[in-house]
Amino acid sequence: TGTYENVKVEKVGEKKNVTLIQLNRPKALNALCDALIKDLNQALDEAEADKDVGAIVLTGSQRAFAAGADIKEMQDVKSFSDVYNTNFSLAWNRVTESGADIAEMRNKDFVEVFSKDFPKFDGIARLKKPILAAVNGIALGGGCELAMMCDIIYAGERAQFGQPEITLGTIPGAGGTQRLTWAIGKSKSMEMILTGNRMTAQEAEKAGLVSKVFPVETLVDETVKTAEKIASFSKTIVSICKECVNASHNMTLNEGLHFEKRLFHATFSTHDRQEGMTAFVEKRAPNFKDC
Ligand code: CO8
Repeated sequence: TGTYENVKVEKVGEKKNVTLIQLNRPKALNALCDALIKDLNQALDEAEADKDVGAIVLTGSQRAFAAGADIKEMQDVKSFSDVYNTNFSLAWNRVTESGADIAEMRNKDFVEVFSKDFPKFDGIARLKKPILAAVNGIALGGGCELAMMCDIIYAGERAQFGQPEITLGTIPGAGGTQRLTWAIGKSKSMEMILTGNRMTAQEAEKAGLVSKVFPVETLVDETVKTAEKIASFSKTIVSICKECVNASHNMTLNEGLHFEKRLFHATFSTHDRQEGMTAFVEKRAPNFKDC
């Protein structure tokens, strides 16, 4: 595995089939600066490309999963408020043509993130391999959004989740208004986003944002255990399964049921479906080949 300045990458689990990615920028509580996001994207690409890896675990430190986008990088970016207060789309076109405000933003590293790496950052949800977040400490702003891009969130018992952007005069910009609402419903989501108040791990579990809470010290191991279990199944079928669940956000129920049925049918053309059912009937462990 590659070495990165802002993330630590390790292959873990009995069969070394889980990639553990640890955000590692302790001096800024893992604030998601441009360099960190680049490192994270590369580490994710590496894990996605590794044929031995069946699942990914993303974690931070015991103090912080991530304290959000890097406020110091964003601080001096010229605001879009002029644009927003006039007719948005007209003004947007004008600004784009003249290159005024945008030019300034483009010169900032963090805009690189938006224009180039950001789609990939957001694209964590589009990774084929399942990714589990192990959240200890704070997950604020972009940090909470990053956790929510993952497929499963486990939390340490002192974890805190929040979208404090309102206190900075901005709004969540990496999916918070959408994914939090999907996860915990409108009233709780509005309350968090409009007040900036944080949710504890226990509240987050009750609300459905996280699926399990563990002691701080065992969180990462427990998350890796679940990742190992997932990695023991057919990678092909796991990725189809993940795609189906994620599709539910973008489809009506009827479309989603249709999509699921077609992919269910598709699994019948795989070796692994035949093997899984044969192994059951023969009362033995299946030998999946990821095809
Ligand atoms: N950005 C930059 N630096 C940060 C950030 C951050 N988000 N959070 C903490 N730091 C730095 C602090 O500035 C401090 O650095 P220094 O020692 O140089 O002063 C260091 O980390 C330690 O932090 P504190 O001294 O503040 O530690 P405390 O324990 O007193 O407080 C808190 C911890 C409560 C987490 C506090 O640091 C805090 O409130 N941080 C900001 C949290 C926040 O508002 N996050 C939301 C950011 S906005 C956002 O995420 C928009 C997302 C849009 C998508 C963009 C995707 C890239």
